[in-house]
Amino acid sequence: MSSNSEAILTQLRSEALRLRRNIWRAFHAAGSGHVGGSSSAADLLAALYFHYLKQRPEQPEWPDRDRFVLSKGHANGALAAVLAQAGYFPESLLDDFYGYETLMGMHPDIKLAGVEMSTGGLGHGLSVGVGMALGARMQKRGFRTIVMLGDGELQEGSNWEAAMAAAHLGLSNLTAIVDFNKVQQSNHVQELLGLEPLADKWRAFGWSVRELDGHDMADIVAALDALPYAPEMPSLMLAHTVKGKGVSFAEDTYLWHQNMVDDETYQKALAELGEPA
Ligand SMILES: Cc1ncc(C[n+]2csc(CCOP(=O)(O)OP(=O)(O)O)c2C)c(N)n1
Repeated sequence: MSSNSEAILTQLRSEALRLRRNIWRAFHAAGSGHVGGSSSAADLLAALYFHYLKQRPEQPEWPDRDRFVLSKGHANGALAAVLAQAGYFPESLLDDFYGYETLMGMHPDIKLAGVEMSTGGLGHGLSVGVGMALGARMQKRGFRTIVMLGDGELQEGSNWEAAMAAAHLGLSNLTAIVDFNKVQQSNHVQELLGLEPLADKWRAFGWSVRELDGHDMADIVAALDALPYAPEMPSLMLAHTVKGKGVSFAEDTYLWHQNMVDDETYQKALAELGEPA
């Protein structure tokens, strides 16, 4: 890897750390939030917004922008924070997260700059992503569509209808990312309703699949740069992650799927995360 690539990775890791700190900041301001699924997605989101997606924060409706849909909408703390870092609106708005005026609630609101779809009811983002990707093809536009899904979310059957449609249509301009943190709202996914063998299921549905470590920035960047993985097929990034990543007491437990964040907890979390370089 060249020194230039190493510098890019260092920058992306720094954005990811800033993002984790901003996620906790937003949920501390709100008093509570979906820490687990926001933190597991932080490295992926940093790589998307600071390396991969072609967007113009100063022109959110730019017709050729790449589309990103956070289908696991409860992780809105992470989406709002990364949009702020990317320049869609001031980071200081995170200090009024869940506030009436900010358009930043528990789930993404399409009225907020940078948000492509109001989500929150699980299982809808991939279907809309199929429509966006098909629309790009019909309009002969080159934008790409990325949809992020939770693993627990995959228990919604609508995802598999959308997966079939995307493969049938040969949508190579569509990528789904599964934030595969193995934990859902009230238990480990495999205990409640198992998904394995998950990669094989997506392959059987006609997707081209790559597995990666969703916290290894080099692995994430390589997986993004290699898209699409096959001609005339949608791509699936199966990103192995840890729920609550970055703060020991929040990691790998459904207790931190959603929880209260008081002053003391917030300070403990920031101390564990450390300061960006
Ligand atoms: C249709 C629907 N059913 C139930 C919920 C409540 N709910 C919110 S998050 C969640 C668990 C999601 O688990 P997962 O997709 O693994 O999310 P992550 O671990 O990435 O946070 C549930 C059941 C919902 N938002 N939508």
